[in-house]
Amino acid sequence: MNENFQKDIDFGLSATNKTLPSKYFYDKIGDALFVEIMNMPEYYLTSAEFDIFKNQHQQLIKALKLEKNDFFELVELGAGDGTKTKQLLKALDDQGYNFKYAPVDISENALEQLKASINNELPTVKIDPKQGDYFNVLGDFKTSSHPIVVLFLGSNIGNFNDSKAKEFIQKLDHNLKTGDKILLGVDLIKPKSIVLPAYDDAQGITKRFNLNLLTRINNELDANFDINTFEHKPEYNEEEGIARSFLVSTKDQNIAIKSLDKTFTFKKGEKIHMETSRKYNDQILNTILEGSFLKISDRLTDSQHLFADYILEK
Ligand code: AVI
Repeated sequence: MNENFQKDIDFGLSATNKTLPSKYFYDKIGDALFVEIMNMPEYYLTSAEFDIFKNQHQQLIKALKLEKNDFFELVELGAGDGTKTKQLLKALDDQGYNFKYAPVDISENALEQLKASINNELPTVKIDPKQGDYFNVLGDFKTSSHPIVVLFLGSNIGNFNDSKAKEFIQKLDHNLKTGDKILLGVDLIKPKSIVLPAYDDAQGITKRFNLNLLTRINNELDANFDINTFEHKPEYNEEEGIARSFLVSTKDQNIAIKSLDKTFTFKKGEKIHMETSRKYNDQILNTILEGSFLKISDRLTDSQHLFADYILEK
């Protein structure tokens, strides 16, 4: 059993305002549910960023100031199935750019699948997958003599609170050299009428995605959550630009977690904070970049201005 998982769950449920880390959503079932989320009509983020990669890859290449003859490396943090990135890889390959694609992921299995699909669809693209923790892997690039472009797409940075996002940017900054770039995909601040349904879909997939973490705690830590006694309640604060998901206990109840040898008390209406999904604009991103050597050098948005891919330059 994962010791960190046990510790993090204990810490989160012992807090006055109960919280669980959303990074634990992604077990096998969570991964499959997230694929379903990305295909939901309400979840505009994936199609909006795909629109940028499909229709503006030439602008992306220009904004990244890539030189045809100078070898560079595209390092993608948490590559997923690479659907968006393949659009860029194909354009670079077709135009004869000299580069290597290095997807980084904690899951060996995800990397193997990605490698097989790139080899199949884009056989002339050089791919060098790296399994491991983002920053352990990035440390290897610090001493490289060629330029690096780091891709961090899908608004994944939005799942960090602002201080964690700052910490993440500082670490990235430390691992890059002058002239290296980051292609950062973020969801933009927009009205509640668009954001909230993305986290509260009609089919209840996002609800299952959240409840799956309680099931995971039941299975892995020998707990007795009754998932039928928790409601899924996302909120969106339009001024802050932050969506937050909660599970709310529908009754007074005690939950025993045997592997912790503890019982946690829930009052009727008590919430567990499950996830933060921060939305961005230039000003917020600049606050996150403060104290680093990274600067916004360009920004591309989809045709409906829902999502942005920022180019940050060191
Ligand atoms: C992965 N991440 C950017 C998603 C988001 O939009 O915050 C995770 C997600 N949670 C619910 N729906 C999607």
